[in-house]
Amino acid sequence: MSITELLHIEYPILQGAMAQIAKAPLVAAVSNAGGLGIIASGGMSGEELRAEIKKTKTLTDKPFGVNLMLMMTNIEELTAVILEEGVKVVTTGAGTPKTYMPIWKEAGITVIPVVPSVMIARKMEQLGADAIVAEGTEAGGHVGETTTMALLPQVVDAVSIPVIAAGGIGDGRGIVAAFALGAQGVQMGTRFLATEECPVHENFKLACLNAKDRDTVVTGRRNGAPVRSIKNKMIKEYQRLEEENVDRDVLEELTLGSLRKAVQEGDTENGSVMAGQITGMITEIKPVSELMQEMVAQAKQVANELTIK
Ligand code: TUI
Repeated sequence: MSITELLHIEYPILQGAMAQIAKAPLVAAVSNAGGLGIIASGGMSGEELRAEIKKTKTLTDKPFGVNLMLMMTNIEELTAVILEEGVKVVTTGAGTPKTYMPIWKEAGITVIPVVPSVMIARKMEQLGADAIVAEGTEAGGHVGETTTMALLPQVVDAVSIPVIAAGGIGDGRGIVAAFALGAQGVQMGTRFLATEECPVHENFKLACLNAKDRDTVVTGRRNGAPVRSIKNKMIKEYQRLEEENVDRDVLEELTLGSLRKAVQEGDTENGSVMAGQITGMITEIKPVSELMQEMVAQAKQVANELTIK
């Protein structure tokens, strides 16, 4: 079954779940444009998630999903809300959904874990995942080590469920490249961040517009939670402290509430501006529907014109 059939959507394009950002306005806009919008539940309480699901339902009658960041401590509560609200698609990140898989499958939910390696992809297939997102280190936020270019074909060869590519995809050319490597769909976060409908502080969008190809960096590899974000004052301080081998608590204190600072207050110097490497190719903030139409048209054209001489 194709990704579009599995998810009942028009185009095989998923919107990556960005904590505190991927809320009803963006999610509904992506679903209305023919892709799959996904609510990021990371950082939400159960009741906040319920409100966001209800709001999304008022803005679209198309399918949408919810992402669960498995490092969250209130997963039980969030899972209950997903079941009560009849959510049809769940993506997971930053851990294993093993405990919840039987309940979700029982409820007929389509489960799509996001994975950074072949080993974890295999594990998710064995647990009963319907598809997987293979996410390369080009992505924003919490990332693995391997690039999309190298990871994708290896994951495609290792599993028999459909594979969706993520990390480093920012336009129609990236979509064709992912399909050439065996993906059946793509997930894009950063590109959807710089859209009119995206409910993130304007300064965050401007930081993405201004960033060049080498302006993102991964920090936190040493303490086991590597995160890619746009270099700024806070990140430089973090790198300095990391080099000094300071205690974990010191680093945690620096990053405490940093995502909120950037996303809600627009403090892009002291906040955490999580974004992927494709941020360097974003030159314009546009409506989601226009972006979607352009990307699909470009992908079709690029695919048609491919010749290897
Ligand atoms: O989850 C993400 N990206 C994220 S989550 C996030 S929120 C956050 N905020 C502050 C600090 C850290 C995170 C921001 N970005 N992507 C999906 C992803 N999942 N990448 C890597 C993984 C992953 C890692 C280990 C998935 C599974 C896994 O292990 C599973 C196992 O079985 O051991």
